[in-house]
Amino acid sequence: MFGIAQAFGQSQPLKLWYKQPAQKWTDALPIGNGRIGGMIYGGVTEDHIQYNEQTLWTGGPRDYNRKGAVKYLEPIRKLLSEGKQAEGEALAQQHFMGMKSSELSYAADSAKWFASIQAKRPQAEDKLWENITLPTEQGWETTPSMEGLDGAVWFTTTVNVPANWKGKNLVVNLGRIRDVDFTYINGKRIGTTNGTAYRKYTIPVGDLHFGSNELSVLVVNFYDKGGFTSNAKTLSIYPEGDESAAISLAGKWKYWIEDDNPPPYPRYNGDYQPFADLYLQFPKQEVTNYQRDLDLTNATAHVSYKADGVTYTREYFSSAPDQVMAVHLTADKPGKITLKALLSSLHKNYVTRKVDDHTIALSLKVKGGVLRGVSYLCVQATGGNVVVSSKNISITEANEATFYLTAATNFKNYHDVSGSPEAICRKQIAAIVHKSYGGIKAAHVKDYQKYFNTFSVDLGKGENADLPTDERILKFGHSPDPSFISLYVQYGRYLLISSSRPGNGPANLQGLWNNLLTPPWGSKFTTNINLQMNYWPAELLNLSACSESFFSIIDDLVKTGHETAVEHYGAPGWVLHHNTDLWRGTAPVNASNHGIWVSGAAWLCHQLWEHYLYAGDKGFLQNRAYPEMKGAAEFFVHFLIKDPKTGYLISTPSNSPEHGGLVAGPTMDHQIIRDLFKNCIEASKILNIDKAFADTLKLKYSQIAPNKIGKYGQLQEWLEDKDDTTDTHRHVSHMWGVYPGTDITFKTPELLKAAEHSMKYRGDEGTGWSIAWKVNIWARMHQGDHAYLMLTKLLSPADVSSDKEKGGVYHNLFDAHPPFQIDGNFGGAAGLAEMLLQSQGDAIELLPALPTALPKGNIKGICARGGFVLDFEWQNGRLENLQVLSKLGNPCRLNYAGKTVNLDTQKGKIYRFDAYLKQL
Ligand code: FUC
Repeated sequence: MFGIAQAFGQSQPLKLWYKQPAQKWTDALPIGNGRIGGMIYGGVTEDHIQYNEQTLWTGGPRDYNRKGAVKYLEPIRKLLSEGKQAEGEALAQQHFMGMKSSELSYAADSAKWFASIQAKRPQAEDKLWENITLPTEQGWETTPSMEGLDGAVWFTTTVNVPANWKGKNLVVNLGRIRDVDFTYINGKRIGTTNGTAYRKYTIPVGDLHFGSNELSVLVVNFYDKGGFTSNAKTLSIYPEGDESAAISLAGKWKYWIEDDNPPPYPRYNGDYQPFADLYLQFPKQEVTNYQRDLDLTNATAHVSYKADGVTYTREYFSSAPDQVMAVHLTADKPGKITLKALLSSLHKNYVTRKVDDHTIALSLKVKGGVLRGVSYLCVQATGGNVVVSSKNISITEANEATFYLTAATNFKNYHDVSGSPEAICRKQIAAIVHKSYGGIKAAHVKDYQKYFNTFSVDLGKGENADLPTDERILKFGHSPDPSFISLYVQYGRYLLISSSRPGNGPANLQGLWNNLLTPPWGSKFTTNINLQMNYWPAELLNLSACSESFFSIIDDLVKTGHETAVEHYGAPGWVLHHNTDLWRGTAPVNASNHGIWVSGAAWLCHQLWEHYLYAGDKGFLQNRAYPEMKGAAEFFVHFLIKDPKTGYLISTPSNSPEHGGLVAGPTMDHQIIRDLFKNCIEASKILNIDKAFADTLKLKYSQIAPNKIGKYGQLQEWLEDKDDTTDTHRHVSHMWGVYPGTDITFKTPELLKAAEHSMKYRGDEGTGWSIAWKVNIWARMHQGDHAYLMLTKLLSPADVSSDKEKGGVYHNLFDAHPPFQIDGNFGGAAGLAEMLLQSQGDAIELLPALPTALPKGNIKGICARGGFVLDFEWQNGRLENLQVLSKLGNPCRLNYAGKTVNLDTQKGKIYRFDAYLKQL
């Protein structure tokens, strides 16, 4: 029967589960309340919960704009229009990029520090030396005790010179070293290099002993990856002219950290930081029946096992209503809970202390920034003993115990860091100490389910459905497992609810979860696809409220982006380039060949408009969305200029994201700007305001360079017909007009065909988010099987061998770029929905891109533009039944298999249809 709750019950429990604890971070299970996130390893003798607080970043409030940059705008444009790209990029790099932190003082500070590094070291046998395996291809940061380290480090090893090398000069190949090395053989310097060059130093025969020699390298690293960063094969020594006789120097070395406090390196943006780690240490026990899971239906994680006839359980969640993370420990016999709980942090500058007889606190300060953090860990135990020291909480023979953890920083907003984290933690702990665990959990579950229970999807159950998640991942490519796809979609929703809550900031590149002091791409907000993709599932998967945190960053960026518009472009309105952070920097960053991309604000505005289309909230449009959209449009009214060659209005200087360098008139910009203008015109009509401005936009709209078909039948990525059909670059920016935009649809069949050609040339491979984007694009082109193929790639195993990773999913179903980047999770979840329902045109299309691999299923709570919520079932690839809830009372047009139905609806009413769209 249709429409009854159990008809939509999942054909498998919505759980990620495993038979073993996490070995690495991407095995650990994420929990989060939109602000405090935890990664649970679930070890038996030592449990580890690595945690984050959303506002702990490096850096601080500052001006990100380069004063006077605007003077260089016209000269850069001119160089580009004369075809002098390299010169344009060079000029822009020098004068047009944003300001870095400590940019003006760094050179002097760094020179002083560098001069102070003593090229002296302790004797190799000294206890200070630690062991390390070299090289560290991904930087010395991968060695746990060196995480986040910048500074001066000595490395030493013994080189045994074979007898038959006697009398020969030797060459020592050290590969690439970050950033400077001073290399010594037996205490005598044989070379020094500053920069990224490969190091090959010749050791004159006279400097070597026969037999054992001491090779020492002082490595000075100013920022980011440090140490020996080439592969193991490179690190070697050989007689001059005879590389084939090389002896490997890879393997065990010793190191000693001489100085870990260089002046903070100038940075364009801040980095999202890990907060701290909670460790729970238990007595050693032999255990059986170990299980670890994450239950998506109630956002709780669990560990359970048996030892000595006792069943132990741990339950974990991060509560939004109470703003604490909870860990609840039980045993099915009394007096069995004995453990030590302690807090530590990767931040060098941290201390712990006793707060009271149930609570310890950790305080930290971020290096290279103004933020401080405080965390309280408080325990409630029944039975047994609790002893609190400044270092840990020790519990002996309790019946059960619950830990509550808070975390906060002094961040108030992007220009105010006057908060008191201590006071916040104290208040939050005080607010829960008199509550019961059951009550706190019930409030958490209720709050979470308010979001989660608005949607369900069932695609049928495959033979692997009952396997642990890690085993299921491995089998997914070989045998059908449709419920794995529904699990993945619901996991995307879980991650969004856990990382994006009204009142907090948006999900960054890793959502809320990060364990590294120098995370990939700063774990910030990249705005040339990634931040936007995070919110693709929000509207259609019935999590509209989660967009609030995304809109809140737009509210800030409108202000900072206005300053950038003025300083860099002499323009009104606001502009955003390809990255921003906690401090809401909007200036161009990194390198001029990709950092000067002007359409970030306009793309964000696309999602404001989309929210209006789904939610129909006129107040939102009038007071928030439209003024922000208008500001973005005002920028482009000023910025677009007439291309001397074609006469069209073009966007210059800009970039087709991260592809092809600094150019005039990338296709993507024009698609996005057209979309912005169109939506502003529409909004002004709805709100009955700004008619003159709308007329300006109409005129400009018609003058913007159109999409063009090139010589290979491809959609041109640039103004010129210069696409390379063998180029498989991950960004498919000119497809913006297909998805998420609507510049290219079935109403423009030639352009759609051209887009399809371009997609085929670009190929089916890519990083996580790139594949997720392709799912959505193929779905928009109504090619369900191709979209499904992309989805299967997104769900392929990321861990292919112990040390290699590829695009796909990690054991905890986090998306692998690689490394972990959460956008793929969100884009993938949206992609499945896009196969089942689309509403970007003038009708709601049912099953527009249903793949043959998903012949049956049902979905409940999927949303369409116009304010409709749909439940439907399909069998044998055909619609079975449908119900439509009209939330706004708008007219509704439905399309299915060539049939169109129009109906007028009333607000709050439900309409039912049969398999032929006949109204019931
Ligand atoms: C964009 C992408 C990269 C990565 C980074 C965070 O710059 O091109 O692949 O996703 O963002």
